[in-house]
Amino acid sequence: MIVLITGASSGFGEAMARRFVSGGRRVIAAARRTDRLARLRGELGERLLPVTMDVTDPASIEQGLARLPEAWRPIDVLINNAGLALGTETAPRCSAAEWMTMIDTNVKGLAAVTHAVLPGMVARDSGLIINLGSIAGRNPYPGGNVYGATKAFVEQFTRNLRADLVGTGVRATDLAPGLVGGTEFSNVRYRGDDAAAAKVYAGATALTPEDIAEAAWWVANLPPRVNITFLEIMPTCQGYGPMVIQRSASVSA
Ligand code: NDP
Ligand code: 8X3
Repeated sequence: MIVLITGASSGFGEAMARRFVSGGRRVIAAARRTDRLARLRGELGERLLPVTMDVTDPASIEQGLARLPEAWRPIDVLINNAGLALGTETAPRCSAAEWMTMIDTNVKGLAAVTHAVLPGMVARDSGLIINLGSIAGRNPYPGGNVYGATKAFVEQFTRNLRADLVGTGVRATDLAPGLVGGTEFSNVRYRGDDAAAAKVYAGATALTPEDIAEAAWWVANLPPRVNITFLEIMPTCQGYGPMVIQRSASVSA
């Protein structure tokens, strides 16, 4: 089994690379930070193939895939994991550039890599695409604006892939985690502010990247007749909040 993981230089992607290689699979590890991929190759050996790829750059995707050695071309599992959130400001205070970066990465990047890999899967009548969604795709929260919307795209895109791929052996899954620590996600979201990033997990027993990797491993190793369409995973300490109603000051509580 050959597995292409985008965003394999950190967090979930790195943990998934470890999980799939330790399970005997071959992993194409794609990301922008080549030094980190080289380190992972040093750790995991020749079953891991590092590929420099910026999913926001169509030429980079094309080159990364075109340069794959012949034996690594029939990709069985694509894990569209590369993604990011930038900022927690409410919409009127957000940076337009950061909004566009999230859309370019989480929406356009995910769609572009899928578009490049899917025809081979369909031709082989076999394959699996695991897209990293989020609970933010279904559950609005202040400051989630464009990030949550990109993950809503991921969910509906995955469902629409299912609609288009019925009759082929190609499967599609939206893996939608809640609070997961031990990755760079919050540090990126808070633009390098370590203290603000740490607060997100303070006093909480968050999920780990290994939990998410285990879920991906499970999805990828089910019998070919089984398609997990949507898999939401939250830590036990996390739940849903109520709707809010802004009442006028004249109404007493
Ligand atoms: P990390 O920040 O640890 O990892 C993100 C990965 O994406 C990095 O390897 C980074 O690599 C890669 N990446 C970012 N931009 C690009 C790009 N333009 N091209 C290629 N690779 C890119 O975050 P997580 O592991 O936590 O997150 C992984 C995914 O899971 C994301 O899609 C995120 O939205 C989602 N998620 C995370 C949750 C969490 O709580 N952590 C919860 C729910 C979903 P590099 O910089 O080297 O390119
Ligand atoms: C990350 C989870 O709740 O921070 O996708 O948006 S959340």
